[in-house]
Amino acid sequence: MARIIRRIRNLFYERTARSSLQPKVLLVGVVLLVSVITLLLINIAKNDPPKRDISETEAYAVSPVVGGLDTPWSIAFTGPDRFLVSERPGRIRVVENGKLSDTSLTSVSTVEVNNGEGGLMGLAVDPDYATNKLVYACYTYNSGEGANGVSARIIKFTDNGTNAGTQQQVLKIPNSHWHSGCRLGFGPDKFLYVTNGDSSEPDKAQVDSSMSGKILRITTDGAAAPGNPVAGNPMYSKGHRNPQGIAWQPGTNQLFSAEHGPSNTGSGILARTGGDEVNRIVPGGNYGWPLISHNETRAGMINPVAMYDPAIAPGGIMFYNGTLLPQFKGKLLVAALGGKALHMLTFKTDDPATVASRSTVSGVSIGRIRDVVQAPDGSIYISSSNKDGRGTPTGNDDQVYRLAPR
Ligand SMILES: [Ca+2]
Repeated sequence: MARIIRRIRNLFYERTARSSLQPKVLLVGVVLLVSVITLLLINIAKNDPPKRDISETEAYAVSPVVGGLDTPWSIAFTGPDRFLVSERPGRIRVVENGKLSDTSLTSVSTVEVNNGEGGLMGLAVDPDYATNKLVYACYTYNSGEGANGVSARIIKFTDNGTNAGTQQQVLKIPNSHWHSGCRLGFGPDKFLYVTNGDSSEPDKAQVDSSMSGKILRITTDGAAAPGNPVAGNPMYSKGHRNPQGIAWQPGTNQLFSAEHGPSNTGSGILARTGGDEVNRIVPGGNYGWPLISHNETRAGMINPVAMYDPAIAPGGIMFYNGTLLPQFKGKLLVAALGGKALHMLTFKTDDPATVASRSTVSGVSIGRIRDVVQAPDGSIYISSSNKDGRGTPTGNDDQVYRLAPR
């Protein structure tokens, strides 16, 4: 290209030098030069990659935000640059402008952690947090009550910035050392949704009067939310083994959940492994446990939209609804503990109830992943869970990471 320009330039100078400025030749030369420069610019534009091609894996990076945590379970943003993170041993920590505060916002002391899967788990920020500063948490503790002597308690308190107001009980649920659910989330209807596992009593997942094996829908005072499938009953859906992820699909406002499948803890259906589920939750829906598992069918019971076998051990889930990472728009991200990966479901554009494809988000290698949330700026935050007794912690574990464009 440079050679052509040089030729034209030389031609032009030769001509103008030789003759006493012939207007026709001059005009042809200028037209040619302009054409060549235009072609050159078009060519450069074609070959030059876009400034931020974030459809490419290489265009986003996963970077640690804070470390030195013990089994962070739930991440909840309270503002653009501040989030709370629950540590399973019982502390709620504050991270502001990327810095972890030494002092906990608050803690729960009666938490059960040593003998199972329990402890401080779910966190949720009130939809009206801006004005009421209310935060909700869910944890299990040794209550000495019920079949297992363990209860789950949902509390609420005001977030005063560096400390919390008095903890008030919202709801107490008979529970267990295992399969405690305890994920909290506010729906688009502003009611509080609570996942509760079968609490080691699988049959109760089919009993409407028991809170075990259910997704509950309650008011912030712990009452059954108005409009529930059975009036006065907190039950929203039933037949769950241990759901620990809930999220609402943008556009449809449809609730989805993820739950752990059986892991060889007994005979019959309990002896099976795999069969982790992502479910589309409809009010009053029966999701089968412990009568069916995996992709088995039964009249009146709803099959998962995605089933994982072998198991991935799903933790938190989220639908991406930001603009910062458009390649994730509308997709469901699933934090996986056993799978040590961030799984992804893409739904059909003409049928958002149906999964079109599944994959994993490449470049995410942090060990066991417990939670995944969208930050106010559209980046994605994930937490490792390598200190939960089932992982292999490295130097600064556990950590919260941020997935954002490079
Ligand atoms: Ca099921």
